Amino acid sequence: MPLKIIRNDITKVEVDAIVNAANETLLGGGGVDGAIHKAAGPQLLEECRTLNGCKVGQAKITKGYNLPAKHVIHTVGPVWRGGGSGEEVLLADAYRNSLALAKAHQLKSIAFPLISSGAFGYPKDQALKTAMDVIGDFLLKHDMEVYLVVFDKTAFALSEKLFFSITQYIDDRYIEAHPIDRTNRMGRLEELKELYSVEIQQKYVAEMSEEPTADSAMKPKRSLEEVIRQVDETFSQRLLRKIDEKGLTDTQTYKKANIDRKLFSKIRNDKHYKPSKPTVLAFAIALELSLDETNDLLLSAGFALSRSSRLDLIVQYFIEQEEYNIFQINEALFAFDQQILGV
Ligand code: AR6
Repeated sequence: MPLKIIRNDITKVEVDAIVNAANETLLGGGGVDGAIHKAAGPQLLEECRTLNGCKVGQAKITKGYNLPAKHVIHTVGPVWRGGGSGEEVLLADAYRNSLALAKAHQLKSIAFPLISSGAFGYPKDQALKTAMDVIGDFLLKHDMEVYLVVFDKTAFALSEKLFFSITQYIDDRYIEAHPIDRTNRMGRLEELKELYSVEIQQKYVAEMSEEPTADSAMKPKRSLEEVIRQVDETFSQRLLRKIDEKGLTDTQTYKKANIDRKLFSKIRNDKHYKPSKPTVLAFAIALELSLDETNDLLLSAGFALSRSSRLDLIVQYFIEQEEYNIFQINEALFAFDQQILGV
């Protein structure tokens, strides 16, 4: 089952378990902890009193009481002390132990807040990266529906370097399809101001004044053999052939694509299956295809990479970087308000 990033109040999410970013007493607090106790009602605190607290990085489970979620998994993230006190390991433990506890109780779905990223002061981009890494790893081995709940727009921050780099990439290529429109670019800068530091904005302005280079055109280079094969092959056939060629199993492929097993078997069993473009892109990432191969796979489903689509450009950016971690790509797509791949 795939990972979904959603923007919501976690107390409203209907899943087998929501995770509470608690403290070692497990007796309630502010932030997400306070919201969960308020929505669950006083019985939750009664049950928590019987648990004798919880160590940092560990997890304990209770019922959900008045929550739409059946259970609450209480975990304690580390307090941020500058990064040199084992924070990352402890934060990873908090996610890993929560997932293991959910698995041990045969839960099928779980929703996490961004643990430690509020009162405990963990930098949001790093907290998010650890969350995505641990959940991504877990999902390669286990089946579970995992939600990462981001409370509000500012709760979400991609690393500044990556954000800037992708923004620049989109801008360079966008210009090919549209006349240079500096007003539009300044509009984007306004959007950035809300989220990003002054230094990043300054770098953005400096880069904007440089003229775009001409090397950004996408020219697929396919061999004649490939082109001929393309004519006869449906998307499903092509996908299955590529999976074999890459030496992957079906399971490895749909997990790396963040694609549901049921959807995958539909595609496998229907040679004329018509996928959506993000589904094709998800498989391109799972198969670690080059840009040319991605274009070929898209073509077999009647699509092409477009320079006027931010989603396409972001995926293209990662392919060019040979960075094929779907969870990382989805993190970037989410930050740019784009539909995420797979699911
Ligand atoms: N739904 C989803 N996310 C939320 C919600 C919500 N209703 N409310 C806040 N967040 P925090 P921590 C986000 O401070 O940093 C408590 O007092 C919030 O924007 O709740 O692990 C405990 O008792 C932030 O990104 O947890 C502990 O003492 C994230 O949830 C301490 O705070 C976590 O913020 C734990 O601090």
